[in-house]
Amino acid sequence: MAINKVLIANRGEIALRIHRACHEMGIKTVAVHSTADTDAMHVRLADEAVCIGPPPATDSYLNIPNIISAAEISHADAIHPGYGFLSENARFAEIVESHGIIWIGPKPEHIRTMGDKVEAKRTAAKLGLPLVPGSDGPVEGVEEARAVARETGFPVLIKAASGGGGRGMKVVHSEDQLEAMMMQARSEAKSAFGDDTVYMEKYLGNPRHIEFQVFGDGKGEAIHLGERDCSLQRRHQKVLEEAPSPVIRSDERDRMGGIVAKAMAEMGYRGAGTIEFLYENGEFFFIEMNTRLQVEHPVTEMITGIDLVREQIRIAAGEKLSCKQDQITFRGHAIECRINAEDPKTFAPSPGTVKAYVAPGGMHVRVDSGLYGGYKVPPYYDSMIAKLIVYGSNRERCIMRLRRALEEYVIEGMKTTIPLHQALTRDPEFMEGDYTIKWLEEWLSRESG
Ligand code: MV4
Repeated sequence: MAINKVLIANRGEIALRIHRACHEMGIKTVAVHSTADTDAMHVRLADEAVCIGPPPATDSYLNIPNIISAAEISHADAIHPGYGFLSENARFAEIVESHGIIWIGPKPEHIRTMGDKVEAKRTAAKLGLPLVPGSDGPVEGVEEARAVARETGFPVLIKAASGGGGRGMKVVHSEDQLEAMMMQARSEAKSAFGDDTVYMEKYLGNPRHIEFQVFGDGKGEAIHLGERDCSLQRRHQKVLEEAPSPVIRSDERDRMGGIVAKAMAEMGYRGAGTIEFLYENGEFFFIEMNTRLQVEHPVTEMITGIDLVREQIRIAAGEKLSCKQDQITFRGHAIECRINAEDPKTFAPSPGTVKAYVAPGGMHVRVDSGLYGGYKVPPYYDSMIAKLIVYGSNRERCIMRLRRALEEYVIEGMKTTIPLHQALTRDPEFMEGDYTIKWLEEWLSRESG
């Protein structure tokens, strides 16, 4: 099952990231792109490029027949979906495999299971992961909702089974709101996801978002690569991520990592995955699993020295995991800043042409970005234009280096969130690592007020 040519079914920095891993492995690449991305860096660097449609993603990056056609005409052996777009589309994974093309991703059945948040929790519970207290499966009627709420106590959270990433959640503080909120959650879920299935959880007031990186070989071997702390979010968009978490001790990491790796081994999981937990008062509670490579994967790469995209490709080619759990060590600290083409105060999108570009460099500084001088950032897609990832031997040194790198970074021609990161990385509470999922939005309203 040798892989000689990979079609990259994505755009932006992740397409470039995948291209780089492929070329380092002697694998040729095929870029597929919309008419808005003809001048993208990864399209220029790829061995071949195929235009798959007009700018709207539904007509290009989500257009399954066009992507499969591009794979066939270019004789690609494999497809890497990156993140977003078709990366967690089980049907697409099946179509890829039914065309005799290698899917660089998890087994379609596992993508499907984890895409249904109720099924995901059921599976996680069976595998011994700790869950947030709540309904055992979907909640049908109001009577059932009342019964669950009496068990867990208020406040409770109503979540959409097809949701995830925070969309369609409702916090309910008392029994008299329960019926109205159930109806509202259901109708919002129906219109957003075409599925009105909802479930309930005890609402955790002030947790951290801690996620574990896992890898399986699909044949019963699995490892974990430690956790990332992704608590710094704004409107469910991550802003800055770090590894290790400032609050997880190594014995907690080893214990929880052992549990997640064992769970993935048991299910025969294949490829990269992320197990998301809420962490409060020293306890982990499973909420969701992502069956893709994540935006923030580089912080894990920095502290483990393992190339996660290379690992994905090896596993897809039927090879073994490149190392055993006892060969994995966690060294130092890494932080990633997501740099968006946005106003740093209002977060209004600010696409434009790059008038000047100077990326930071030096020891332990990594920039994942397709930007270059003269490049025109198209307005049709996500506003993330770069990731700055910095390593230090400990968190304090990492932050000092990050500040230095942010000072060096020049992007002219559009507003970016670099000034936000400059202020954030000088905040005393951030420096203490003293934050939860609520902290950033409160900090932002303090900063602007
Ligand atoms: C929760 C929660 C509190 N209690 N579940 C939001 C995204 C989705 N992945 C799960 N989310 C949450 N689930 C219970 N039982 C609070 C959130 C949440 C959140 C989680 C992680 C990072 C940022 C967040 C911001 C708001 C709410």
